[in-house]
Amino acid sequence: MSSRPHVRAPASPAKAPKATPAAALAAPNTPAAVTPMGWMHTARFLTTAAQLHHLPAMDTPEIAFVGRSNAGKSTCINTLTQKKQLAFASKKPGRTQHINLFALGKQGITDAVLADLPGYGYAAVAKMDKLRWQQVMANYLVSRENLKGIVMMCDPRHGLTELDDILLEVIRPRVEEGLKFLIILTKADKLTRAEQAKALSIARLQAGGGEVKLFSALKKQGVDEVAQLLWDWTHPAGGAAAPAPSTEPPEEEPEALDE
Ligand SMILES: Nc1nc2c(ncn2[C@@H]2O[C@H](COP(=O)(O)OP(=O)(O)OP(=O)(O)O)[C@@H](O)[C@H]2O)c(=O)[nH]1
Ligand SMILES: [Mg+2]
Repeated sequence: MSSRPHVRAPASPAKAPKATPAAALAAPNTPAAVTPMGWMHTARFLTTAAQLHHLPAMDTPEIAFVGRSNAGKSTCINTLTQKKQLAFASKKPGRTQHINLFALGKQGITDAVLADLPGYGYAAVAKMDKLRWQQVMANYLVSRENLKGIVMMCDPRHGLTELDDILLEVIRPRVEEGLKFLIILTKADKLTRAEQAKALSIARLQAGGGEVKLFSALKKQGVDEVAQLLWDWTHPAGGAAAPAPSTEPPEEEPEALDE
C-alpha cells in the first residue's frame, strides 16, 4: 500500500439526494437511488502498484483505463470523479508510472474499482523499461480476474496506433468472452463538429462494432454518458440508477487544460 493520503471521504448518507418514488422503484436493491455521476464522485484512492503481483486480489468489478501516453486517461478519471488530483495528470507524457486503483461506492462500500494504467508509446522511455511495462500491462489485461471492462483512450488526432492494435489483439479473447470494451475519443474540444463525426465513424469501424464515445474533459463532453456506461457494466443486475439530474452543480472548479 502506498503512503499517499486518501482523498476526501464520500458525502455522508444523510446528504445524499432523496430518491424519487420512480427512481426507488427502478432501483429496488439500492438503499437510496444513486446517480451514475453521484456514484463516480465517491471515488477514493485505493492503492498503487509497480508490478502486477503487488495488486491486491479483489472480487469487485474493475475497469481499466488504457491508451497511449498523454491520451488523457488520468484527466478522464479526474473529470468523471470530479476530483482534480485523484489521478496524476500532466502535460509531460509518461506521468503515470504505476497501476493506480481507485475505489467507487456509496457509504464507503466499494462496489467497483477504476484502474489508471501508465500509457504506452512514449518515445523517451528507455527500451528495457518499455518492454518491462508492456509485459506488466499485457499480464494485467490477460490475467486480472476481476477485470470487468476496458476503456481505451485514444486521441482522435492520432487515431488508433499500432500499439493500440496490439493491445486490442491481446484483449480480444477476453472481449469475446464478455469483457466490456469502450473506446473513448479524447480531447474532442480540439476537433470541429465535422471532424468529431468523422473521427467517430472511423473509430467505430476500427472498433469492430465495439462502443465508441467522444469525450472532452475541457468541455465536459461525454461525461454523463461514460459514467452511465461504467455504472451499467458494474451493476448488471438490479442496480438501475436514477437518471442523472441535468444540472448537478460541480464540486470543484473546472481544471485548466493546456494541451
Ligand atoms: N484540451 C484538452 N486537453 C486534455 C483533455 N484531456 C487531457 N488533456 C491534456 O492532455 C495531457 C495529458 O493528460 P493525462 O491525463 O496526463 O494523460 P495520460 O493518458 O494519463 O498520460 P500518461 O499518464 O503519460 O499515460 C494533459 O496536459 C491534459 O491537460 C481534454 O479533454 N481536452
Ligand atoms: Mg496518466
